[in-house]
Amino acid sequence: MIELHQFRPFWGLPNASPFCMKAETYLRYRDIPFRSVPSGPRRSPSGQIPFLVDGERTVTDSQAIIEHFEARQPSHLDADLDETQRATAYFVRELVEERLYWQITYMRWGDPAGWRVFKPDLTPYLPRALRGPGLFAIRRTLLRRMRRRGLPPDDPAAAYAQGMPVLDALSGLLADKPFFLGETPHSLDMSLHAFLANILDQPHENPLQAHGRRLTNLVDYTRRMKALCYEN
Ligand SMILES: N[C@@H](CCC(=O)N[C@@H](CS)C(=O)NCC(=O)O)C(=O)O
Repeated sequence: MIELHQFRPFWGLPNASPFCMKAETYLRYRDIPFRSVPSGPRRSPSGQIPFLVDGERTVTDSQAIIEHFEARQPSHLDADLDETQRATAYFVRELVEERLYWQITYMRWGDPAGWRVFKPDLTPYLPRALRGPGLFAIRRTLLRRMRRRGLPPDDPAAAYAQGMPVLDALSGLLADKPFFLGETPHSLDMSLHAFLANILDQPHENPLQAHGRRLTNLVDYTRRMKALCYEN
């Protein structure tokens, strides 16, 4: 049985890590049977999760996991894309996975209002060794990395101002199509669904989520992808 090593579900989300959720969304979309194994970055060969074990092979990185299976499919998910669409998909994925990853991290660890609700919910979910001083050390490292990216805890308005144009651009790209590159999902949708759901469907409000929820085509899109991948 294929094993997907990832965090356990959290806050009603399939995964609070958008990269783990991307891999799971893909496996579910392709109907590939798998077993979810609770894990953390320290247990991964790359130091990051998700990672996947398929027999003798261990695959790290969510995109590599998708490509590992797509290489065996009779038709690649992106087979119908032309060169311009492939280039667009590449740049959109790179930008979203960089920019929105840090927005999601900020919503929980950086924004003082987000940290107030995240910390008490996260603590019981962590192994004992990571509670207290361990958690403090993780947050200190993340805060340093966020400050370097212009995401300071004392200025949530400036921090979220970096994420809102990304959501606006995604809404413009999606327009009135059912999926980002047309009538059917492509590998890009596995990523975008995971990142958007982690912003729009997390249970605590913040200005980025409020902004995203006003972009109704994105809200409908996350519902559509959820129904397709998680509700059948
Ligand atoms: N490029 C990787 C990124 C994975 C990633 O950043 N995972 C995070 C969890 S959301 C992680 O393990 N972070 C721990 C660290 O970087 O130390 C992928 O697509 O799988």
